[in-house]
Amino acid sequence: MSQSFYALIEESFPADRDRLAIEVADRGAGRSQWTFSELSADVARAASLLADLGLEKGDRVALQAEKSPEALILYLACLRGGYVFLPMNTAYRTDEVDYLVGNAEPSLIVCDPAREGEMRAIAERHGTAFVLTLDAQGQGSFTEEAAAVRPSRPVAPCASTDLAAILYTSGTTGKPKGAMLSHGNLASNGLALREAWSFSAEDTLLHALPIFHAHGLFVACHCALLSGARMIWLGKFDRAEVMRQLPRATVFMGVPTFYVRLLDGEDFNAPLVAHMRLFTSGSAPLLTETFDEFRARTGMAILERYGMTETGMNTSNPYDGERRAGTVGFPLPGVEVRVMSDEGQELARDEVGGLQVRGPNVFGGYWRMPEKTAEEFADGGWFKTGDVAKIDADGYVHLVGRAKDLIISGGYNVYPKEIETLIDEMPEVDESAIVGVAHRDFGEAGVAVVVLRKGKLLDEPTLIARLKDKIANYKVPKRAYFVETLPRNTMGKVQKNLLREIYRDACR
Ligand code: MLC
Ligand code: AMP
Repeated sequence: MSQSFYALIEESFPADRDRLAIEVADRGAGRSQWTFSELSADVARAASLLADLGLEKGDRVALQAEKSPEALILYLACLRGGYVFLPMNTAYRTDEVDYLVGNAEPSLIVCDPAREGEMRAIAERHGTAFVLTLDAQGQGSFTEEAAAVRPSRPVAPCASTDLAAILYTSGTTGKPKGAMLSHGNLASNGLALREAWSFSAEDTLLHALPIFHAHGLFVACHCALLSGARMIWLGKFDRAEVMRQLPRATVFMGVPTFYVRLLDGEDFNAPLVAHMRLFTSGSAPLLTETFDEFRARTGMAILERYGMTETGMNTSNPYDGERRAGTVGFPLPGVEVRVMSDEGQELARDEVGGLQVRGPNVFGGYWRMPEKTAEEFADGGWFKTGDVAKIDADGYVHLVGRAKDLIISGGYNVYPKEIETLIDEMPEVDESAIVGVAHRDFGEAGVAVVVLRKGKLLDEPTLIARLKDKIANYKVPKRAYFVETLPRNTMGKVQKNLLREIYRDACR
């Protein structure tokens, strides 16, 4: 029997398919509403377009475009046709896209019309046969060509292990790695969340997250699609627009920065959200002070959950039951977690160690990187998350740190190694270190500490401008400091803890 995740999604649509599936709240022009039956028809057409282009099962389809329902339709068309979806952050610059395309070798790239020339050059370099366009209003050659197709193909049969998506996550040591997610991974996690968070067709999800990462694409969309709920879409998080739309919603999902920004104004208050059923937070630690202030202001407790690109969601605070600040709750149904010592022994309650997870949600490995995959798994199929945690006496999981050198800024991951490499390549620079410090808006942000070569000059604006040219803007350090030497331990390793301490107030 086929285990296509798309078939499961369509089976979950409401009996009355004339109900609204998606409404775009902030679209200047173009179409702004889709019923479930229209969504289904558009997905079928888009899947037929991909098949007509000659794409075969397992072929990759890359997307770098602004958020739009048409972009979601492309994702769903990939699921429907058995193609593998590869979303790219819209902030990625040429070099970043070039690497991903070179690694994943997609057959088709769908991109913003403004970047078509650049994409065609990248496509040519890596043997990608087709480039189509899609803009923020949903216009472009992808939409035009799909509209002209007569959908004729059934949902492609898929095994649960068949690949559905590749999401790239950067490595602590090197280049981004493509996490291979199967139809079974996505289905199991979507169903677990629908259950855990009591989603139903009566819900309206206010969707303000980007859709090129697991949170906005999988967590948010799958919960809604698998329960026949309605989604109100915003192209991006905009406080005023979220405030306008909240009265029409029942559920809201965000990274902690969304909540910090919502709370930054007295108009976010109990009457505004009295009708809301659920607020969830994830992708980065929710500060206890944010949780507390939200509760004081609204009488509601934000539900914090924990996940990763490689695993989808692992744990969640309870829907019914006590949501504890500073914890990420309990393992989701079907997911196992354990805390391990450096020596590979499972630790007891309240002991701090490396967090490992196992379950149908855990990815199959990194695309074309069997060695990296092997490094990240322990015997028995346990995935090493790189997060440092403890499980308390009541079973709540607490994330207390990270073994990986990673900064999470406004919910986006920034790998210091990638930025240090770019800074070190500058002719004036001897060496550098990037550390994460507290940031009032983004939770955490990168600061560069740089040692210049003898007799060379470089200033902060120049360094930052050069980085902005090369990498996505959210990765660029917010400040740069120039020093004589970097502090090192006896093993010669840079003492980032010390630097974090020295620059702790740099972004407050
Ligand atoms: C924007 N900027 C950031 C930033 N976002 N800097 C650091 N960290 C960020 N996250 C900077 C830009 O570089 C720019 O700087 C300036 O802020 C304004 O840019 P903007 O694009 O106008 O910002 P804004 O729209 O306000 O975006 C902020 C944000 C956005 C919080 C709305 O970052 C966001 O939507 N984050 C959500 C991330 C997310 O969905 N993560 C899920 C990952 S999945 P300058 O200097 O160029 O002007 C995952 C798994 C899981 O982690 O568990 O969920
Ligand atoms: P990503 O690779 O973008 O999927 O990021 C995954 C990482 O985000 C995890 O390994 C955690 O370090 C972090 N993360 C996700 N959710 C939370 C949370 N609720 N609290 C703290 N960290 C989180």
